[in-house]
Amino acid sequence: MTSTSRVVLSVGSNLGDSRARLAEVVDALGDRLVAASGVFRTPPWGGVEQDDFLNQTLIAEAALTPREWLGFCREREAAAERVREVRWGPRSLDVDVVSVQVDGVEVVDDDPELTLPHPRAALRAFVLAPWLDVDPEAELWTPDGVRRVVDLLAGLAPDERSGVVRVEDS
Ligand code: PH2
Ligand code: MG
Ligand code: MG
Repeated sequence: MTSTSRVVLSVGSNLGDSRARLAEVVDALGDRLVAASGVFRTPPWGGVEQDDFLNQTLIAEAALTPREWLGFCREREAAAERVREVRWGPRSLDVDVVSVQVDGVEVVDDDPELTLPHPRAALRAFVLAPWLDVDPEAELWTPDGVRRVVDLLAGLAPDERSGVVRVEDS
């Protein structure tokens, strides 16, 4: 029997036509898309001076392994002509796998190429706020236990959260 996996994807862009880049990911998911958050404008995270990002969180389902979801992400990045650049710097499109559940069971993996769940998701308002928008009940596995996304977001410093603004409904 083929396993169904449910993935949470964080999509971001701050180079070129970012709004169109995000829409292309939604289109590429097709009927695998379960739900899309609104689009958020978010200040750059990570210390590199650059333009604000647009970020969106998507939930999708398909008979894909976590590796295959990573392949999907890389394909979309390549289609957006992304070049590998400065870490945490500007990019035309970044599609990150935040978490995967296979047949309802959370995948926890310390593979350096695809660490699951995403090890920095809990620190990033630009991931958590759109995720909460698309799934108010969302939970994230962390090494300290399973945490509600609403609580993780509330626990971030106010200045991490304040710049993250929804600019478009889903
Ligand atoms: N992505 C990064 C680095 N910093 N900041 C925001 N606001 N949004 C992002 O998507 C983002 C970032 C590298 O993946
Ligand atoms: Mg990223
Ligand atoms: Mg990435």
